[in-house]
Amino acid sequence: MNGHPPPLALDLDGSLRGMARPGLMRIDLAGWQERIRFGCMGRDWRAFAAHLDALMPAVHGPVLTGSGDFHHLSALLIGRQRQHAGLHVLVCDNHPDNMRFPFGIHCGSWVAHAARLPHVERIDVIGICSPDVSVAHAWENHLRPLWRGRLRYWTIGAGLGWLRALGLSDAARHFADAASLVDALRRELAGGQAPLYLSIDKDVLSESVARTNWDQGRLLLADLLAIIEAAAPRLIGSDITGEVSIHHYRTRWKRWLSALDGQPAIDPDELKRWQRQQIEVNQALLDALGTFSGDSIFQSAEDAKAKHRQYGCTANETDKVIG
Ligand SMILES: [Mn+2]
Repeated sequence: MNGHPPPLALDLDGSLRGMARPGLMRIDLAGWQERIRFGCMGRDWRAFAAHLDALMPAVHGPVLTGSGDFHHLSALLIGRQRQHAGLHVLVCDNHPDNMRFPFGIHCGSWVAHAARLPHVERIDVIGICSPDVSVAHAWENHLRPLWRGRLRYWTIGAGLGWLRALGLSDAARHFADAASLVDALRRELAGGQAPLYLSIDKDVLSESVARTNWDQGRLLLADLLAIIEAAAPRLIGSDITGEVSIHHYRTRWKRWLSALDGQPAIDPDELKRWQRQQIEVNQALLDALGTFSGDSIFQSAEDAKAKHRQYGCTANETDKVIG
């Protein structure tokens, strides 16, 4: 592991079970999938947060969270970085993940929650191509973090005239293609000082790189690797989401919620192939992320496992270490 903390898989949906990597730690959270997937009420969220807090190792590398239906876990992971005041969060995502959700928190609203954390100074969402930021959906976006200068959208292809009309021109940067976006981001990161947290939703990638069951963006793997390289000197933590998995909700309210979102069904024959492709992308991202130094470094994978036990994992949960 070259002295870098090993990655940690939060396994809610089984999508990462085919992934092997030396030192990879895994916490089995399958029992929470029904309650947490896609979105949940505040009560379930708080219970899950407390459960996860007790199991998380104090030190770990990049966190893999499974399907993009769990991107709201990033709000918890960023919440755990309290010691980094003035934290700047980079989210690579095809969607703003800053939409209104009246019931609690969900994978499309978590950015608004993260923007309220006192130690988070700014969030930049990079690579948005989704119509979520079009004028038809403008009213669904949380405007407060945009107003407060806490949140900025970096879009490709879509003009955001409605933001200008609201006097929010500074809240978005618009680019004709992925290459010019990445160039601008690299220049901006080179001039910054703040600690950085990077959250990657692989739906930001073109379908030619890896398939998700969402609408996807236009970045190539090389673009993400260039962003990681530019962020690396200041990176204090990261997570990766956007795997594909199938879950049939047991409760009517979750079936109703996910139907509202209109996600297309995944062909079970394609699922395995898509998951393998996703895991290859994960390996490339982890290789790149592995070159950054977190603020606490393990000497070895064995050391990591010992720490993992020490920080409250049950034997059952620690023993499920892949790789
Ligand atoms: Mn997302």
